Amino acid sequence: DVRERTLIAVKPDGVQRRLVGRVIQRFEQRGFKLVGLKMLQVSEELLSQHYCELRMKPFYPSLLHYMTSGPVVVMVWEGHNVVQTTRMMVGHTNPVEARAGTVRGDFGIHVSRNVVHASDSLEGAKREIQLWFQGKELLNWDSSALSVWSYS
Ligand code: YYY
Ligand code: MG
Repeated sequence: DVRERTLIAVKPDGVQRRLVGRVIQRFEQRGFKLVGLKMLQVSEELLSQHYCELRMKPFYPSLLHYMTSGPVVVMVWEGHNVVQTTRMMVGHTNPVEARAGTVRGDFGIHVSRNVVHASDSLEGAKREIQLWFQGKELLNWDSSALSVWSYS
C-alpha cells in the first residue's frame, strides 16, 4: 500500500545535537513522502499514552523524564512498506547493537538516548499518528515534477 504511514520523532537528544536535518534527509532520500511535521514540547500525558505498553518497565520513569526534557520533532511519513523500512533505517533500540548506516548506529550513544522514535507496526503507527496529530495537520500532495509539460 503506497499510502501506508508511520510516525517518526526526533527525540530531545536528537534535536539538541542538531540532527533533525540529517534524520529527515534519510527518509526523503529513500523516497518516502513527508505528510506531517511539527515541533513540540511533549506533555507527560501524551507520552504516557504513547509509551503505555512500557509503563511497568524499570526504565519507564527515566524515559518519561528524558522525553519531556526538551522539544521533539514529530513527523508522519508515507510510502510502500514505510513502517518496516523506517524501522530498519532507524536500527536496533540499543545503539551498541545498531548497525552502522542506521540512524542509531551512526548517531546513537546509549539506549536511553537513541535519537529517534519509529512506530514498530501498522497498528502501532495508526494509534501513534492519531495520538500525535489532528487529521487536518496531515497533508496529501503529489509531485508536480510528473506533469512538467503542463506548466502554464
Ligand atoms: O521501539 P524502540 O524505540 O526501538 O524501543 P522500545 O522497546 O519501544 O522502547 C522505547 C524506548 O524506551 C527506547 O527507544 C528507549 C527506551 N528504552 C530504555 O531507555 N532502556 C531500555 N532498556 C529499553 C528502552
Ligand atoms: Mg517502540
